[in-house]
Amino acid sequence: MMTDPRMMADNDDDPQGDSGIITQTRPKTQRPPLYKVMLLNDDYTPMEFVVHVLERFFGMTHAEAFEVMLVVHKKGVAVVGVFSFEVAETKVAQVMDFARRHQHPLQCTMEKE
Ligand code: TYC
Repeated sequence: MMTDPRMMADNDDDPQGDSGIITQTRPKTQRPPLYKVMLLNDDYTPMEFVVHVLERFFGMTHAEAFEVMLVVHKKGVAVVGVFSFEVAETKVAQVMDFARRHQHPLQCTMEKE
């Protein structure tokens, strides 16, 4: 005998399906939001500096970093990684601080995915 209303979708105790009970619910687990970290183009930061930033803070190989740097240079902006809020915030701060210390105007921002 069926008594648990949560099982209605799986049996014939409610053949009309009109008992008014919601049988499908959202899973309770939620993934944390993700944040895109982006690099912006400018006219002054040397290409090799940007390549170095991508290698140092985003774990890219020299070839990957060069490719991504060229995308930013040509298109104006590129996503360089997707992270949790805390990690994204740390990456942005590290890049901005590193650029400032080297007196380059390189800009790094983050945006909710
Ligand atoms: N446009 C810069 C130059 O010609 C290179 C550059 C690339 C700067 C990417 C910033 O995020 C950047 N020297």
